[in-house]
Amino acid sequence: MSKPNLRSITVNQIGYSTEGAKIAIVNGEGQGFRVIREETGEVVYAGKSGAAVLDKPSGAKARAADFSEVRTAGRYYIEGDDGSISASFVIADKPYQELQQGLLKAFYYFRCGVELTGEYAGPWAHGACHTAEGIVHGQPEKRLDGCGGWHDAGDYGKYSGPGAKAIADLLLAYELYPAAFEAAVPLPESDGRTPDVLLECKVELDWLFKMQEAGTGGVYHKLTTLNFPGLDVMPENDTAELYISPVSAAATGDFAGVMAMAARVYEPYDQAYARQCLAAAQAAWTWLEQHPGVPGFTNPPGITTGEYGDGNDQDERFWAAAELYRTTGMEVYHEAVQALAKLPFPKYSLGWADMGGYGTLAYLLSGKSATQTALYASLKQGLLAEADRLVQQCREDGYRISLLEEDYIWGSNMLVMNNAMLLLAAEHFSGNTAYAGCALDHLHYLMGRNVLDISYVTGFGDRPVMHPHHRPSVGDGVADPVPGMVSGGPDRGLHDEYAARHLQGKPAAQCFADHDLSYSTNEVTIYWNSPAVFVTARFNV
Ligand code: G3I
Ligand code: 9MR
Ligand code: ZN
Repeated sequence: MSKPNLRSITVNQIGYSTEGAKIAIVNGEGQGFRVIREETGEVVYAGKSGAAVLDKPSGAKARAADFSEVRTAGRYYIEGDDGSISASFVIADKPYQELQQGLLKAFYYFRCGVELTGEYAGPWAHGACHTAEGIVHGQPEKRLDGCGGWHDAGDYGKYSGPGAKAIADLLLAYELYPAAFEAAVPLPESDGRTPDVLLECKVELDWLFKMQEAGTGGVYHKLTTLNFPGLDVMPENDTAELYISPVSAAATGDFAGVMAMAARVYEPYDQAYARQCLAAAQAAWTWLEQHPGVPGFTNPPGITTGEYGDGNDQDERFWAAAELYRTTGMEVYHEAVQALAKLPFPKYSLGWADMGGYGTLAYLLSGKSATQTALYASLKQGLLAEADRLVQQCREDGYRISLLEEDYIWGSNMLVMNNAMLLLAAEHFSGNTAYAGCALDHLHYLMGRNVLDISYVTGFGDRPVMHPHHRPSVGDGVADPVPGMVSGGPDRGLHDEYAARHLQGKPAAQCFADHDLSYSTNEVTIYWNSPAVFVTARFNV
């Protein structure tokens, strides 16, 4: 007999809601399982796992262990006949509240240019970093203030487009699920009036303003050192010269989109700020109109930090036009939306390079009466068709998520959360809550119901990621990583040396290493956290 896989019973390590479905996934032979109340040792439910799905992405024989009947709040684990013990989890009315707060708090930890004090950062406090001015690339005499914002990831670069995606997810979460943002995180700026999510996004928006080129409205692509610093360098010790890379159309489109969105969302709290956002968005739009066909960004000579190259800026322009239209109602933007919508870029993607989905959401959220009938109908129908395709893929997947084998790419966990977001958007526009159930399955995967039995969020769950490729977590001497960060997740491309050496031949969903050298599987970024905030917010209203 083969050795039992002692991590074969996997669960959402945070837990399940009292009334909802509760399914663990067992990898292996059919077997009996018992749900055990941790406090008392009492067996509260006994069952047998179901038929196997031979799951190509994970290589698992995946079987559902359904214990939805257990509805008493408490802490539990599951024991299998083969001796396997699941992670510990709770059953509670609102199990994901702390998780959402933690995912949002991570943005505070990503802050640049300010000291993170012990009061808010606990053991992860550190000094102010990257406060020097940046040299405008190609103009050695010209230096600009680029202080503030969020670090992008495990490195300390600050990239305009990815920053805009992160803010967009957070602001959309707030617009759709405001009740989920009533509790304070808290943050140093918490004032009991403005929702903390808006205060945190303001940190990045304030930095983005600095990335807009004076006079032209174009937006610099990024602000980074020439090369990545060493892995154990704390932010305040990363003192190499900072460089501002050239303006790009993708960054300018993203900027226009997110600023137009901010103009709308901040209006009730700070009208002067909202006006400033709108003016900046309109200036960026003017730049876009004056630069119709420009090549995509590539790293200038001498700069080797993240490129975030994007050969197609139609989707960013579409998003910009749609947000400007939704915020102002002005016909010029409506015409631009209609013209851009005819172009063949993806309309339902929410990635840092493919921002078309945000344009679609902005247009649909403008409402039926404010939009052109045929375009509204086709975007809505397309969104629902895309959601239906994802639902179908979940049905065929052993771990009940929508990723196909080829979707386990660098940052696959972004795709997991983006797809869940899309399903929730489909719920919003159709009223069909079945989409939300499917979205929740994606959260279960992220939080441990996956073939590796790992929670991909640092500091959350019984068996979380411990060694992310995140410079402060490597360099700070604290055993636990900075909490609340979403790891990139499995990447079958084995894009770093560590992964190439240790993960050869593994099934796609197992191409992950909880090792700080594996930047292609175990880095963290702001725009992998942000869709997870959106998804958890839906389940906290
Ligand atoms: O889209 C294609 C897909 O069609 C194809 O099947 C698949 C096969 O590998 O590749 C997909 O492209 C991948 C792309 O990410 C998708 O977004 C590329 O292979 C992959 O190399 C690329 O990785 C990006 C990585 O930088 C390298 O450029 C990640 O998305 C991106 O998140 C990451 O970003 C880095 C920054 O550069 C620097 N800061 C940290 C950050 C996170 O690691
Ligand atoms: O640490 C870098 C990480 O943030 C990036 O996502 C990644 C890809 O651009 O690159 C990492 O830096 C590595 C570099 O590319 C190659 N040498 C090792 C570096 C890791 O310390
Ligand atoms: Zn910094």
